[in-house]
Amino acid sequence: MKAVLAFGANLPGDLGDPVAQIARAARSLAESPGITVTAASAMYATPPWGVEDQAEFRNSVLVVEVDEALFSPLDLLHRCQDEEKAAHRVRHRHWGPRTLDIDLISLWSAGVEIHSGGRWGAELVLPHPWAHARAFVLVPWNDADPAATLDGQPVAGLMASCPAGDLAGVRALPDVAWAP
Ligand code: PH2
Ligand code: MG
Ligand code: MG
Repeated sequence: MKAVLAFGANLPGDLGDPVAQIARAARSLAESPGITVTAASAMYATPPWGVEDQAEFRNSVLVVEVDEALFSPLDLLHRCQDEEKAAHRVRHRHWGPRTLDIDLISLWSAGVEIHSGGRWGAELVLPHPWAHARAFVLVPWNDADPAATLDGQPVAGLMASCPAGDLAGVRALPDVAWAP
């Protein structure tokens, strides 16, 4: 199974600053038996989207190959949520500040994109319902995998359709090493 994981953080915590928290979680996932990193974006600085009165984010994307004998889609979600808990993520406010967020954006099994079709309820909706409109996901994803598609549409095209103001705010931080 191929999985696209989007990382975000905009609060420091006891594991470090936002980049350190993302890097630590990415490393921990990459060290899990059954998870292999196949592509990584740069780290990005991104303006807060949706709820704007909060600090700038750091965002990045990993593409991973996941052994389906070890992880179902829900298992992978829970594995990512374990990393959020390790970073002491506290849910105060919808779309609000967080020490670590890991979203499952898109999963592919045997070369076919998985559409959840309600089978996991609201817990896991695939593809991610907001990814197509979020420059902070699309720009790093396109960086990691320029040939990617989301629900049949090229990510590069979705990215180009984002508001110019959103795109202008998303800046690569090429000197920041974070990927495992
Ligand atoms: N996550 C959100 C809401 N807004 N904005 C940016 N720039 N980056 C995020 O990761 C982010 C956000 C909800 O998950
Ligand atoms: Mg999110
Ligand atoms: Mg999330």
